[in-house]
Amino acid sequence: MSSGLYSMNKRDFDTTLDPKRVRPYGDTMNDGKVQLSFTLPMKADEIAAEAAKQYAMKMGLEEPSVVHMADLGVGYSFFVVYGSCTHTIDITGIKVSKVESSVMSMHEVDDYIKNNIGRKIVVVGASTGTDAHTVGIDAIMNMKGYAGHYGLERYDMIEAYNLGSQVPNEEFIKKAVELNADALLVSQTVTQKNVHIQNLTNLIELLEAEGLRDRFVVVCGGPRLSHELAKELGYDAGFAGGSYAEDVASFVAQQLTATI
Ligand code: B12
Repeated sequence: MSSGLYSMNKRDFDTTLDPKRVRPYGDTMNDGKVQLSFTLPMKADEIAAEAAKQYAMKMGLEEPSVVHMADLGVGYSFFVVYGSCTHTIDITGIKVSKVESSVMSMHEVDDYIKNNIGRKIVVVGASTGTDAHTVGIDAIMNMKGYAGHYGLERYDMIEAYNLGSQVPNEEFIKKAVELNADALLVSQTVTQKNVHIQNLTNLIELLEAEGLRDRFVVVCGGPRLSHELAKELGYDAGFAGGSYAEDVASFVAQQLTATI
């Protein structure tokens, strides 16, 4: 049996938490403690450490301390700085756009597809454009899955094709048509200079130009993507870091059912 203290909601006894002025929590409520890391284009010495400290103060950290400094090679230094952030956030009015589908387990998805679509669905995925990161799309598609969540290849009612990385958009579309895909899954990890936006936009433009946009459910995912951004770019849904195969499988199955 849990003790009285642990069964109590923290908010019941912490009267200092103000949802309109939330600050990070480190040791005591509202202490604002944060830890951040960054690189400076300076050699790692006392001057660089002081620069890191002063820079942290400019970012709103009180009493920052450099808890780690490392030489990153000629002319670069890496820092971990700890301090109390003075800024607050009002969480009462925050709204987020999220994928509107109910997440089912792998077996539930298989049953759902059997009962509502009545055939296997074909899903084609890739890390597209110049993006060489494969771990994200593998996590979603590979049989063995990720963090205890089986990938789409494991689903009885999904025929999953993982085309790998650095797949040009034109080739991706060609393959999707060839395989008579129901859904396209795009993974984008690198966001430098907004390359993901250009590449994701290009895919939608190509699909539209070929009159194929409505033929597929088109979904993207990656650590810096959001559902909101995905919708803006013309995708049916976007999945951020921490998503699993069942999130996207549930969405695709429900989306396909809605359009039958
Ligand atoms: C491993 C790695 C590499 C490996 C990749 C090997 C491989 N086979 O994948 C190598 C060494 C090749 C590499 C190269 C580069 N990398 Co790199 N890399 C990483 C690293 C360390 C891990 C990425 C990873 O595997 N994450 C684990 C997976 C499971 O997480 P995930 O991708 O987020 O996937 C999850 C979700 O996002 C989502 N998801 C992902 N895709 C999809 C798709 C769909 C459809 C859905 C539904 C969900 C979904 O589901 C997954 C599971 O939850 C990260 C740093 C980090 N710690 O994150 C840097 C990082 C991504 N790399 C980075 C960079 C800059 C590069 C290079 C440009 C470096 C360089 N200057 O050469 C090159 C780019 C090469 C290229 N052309 O793409 C930066 C990206 C910064 C940015 N904002 O763009 C990072 C963040 C490192 C950093 N801090 O600077 N990299």
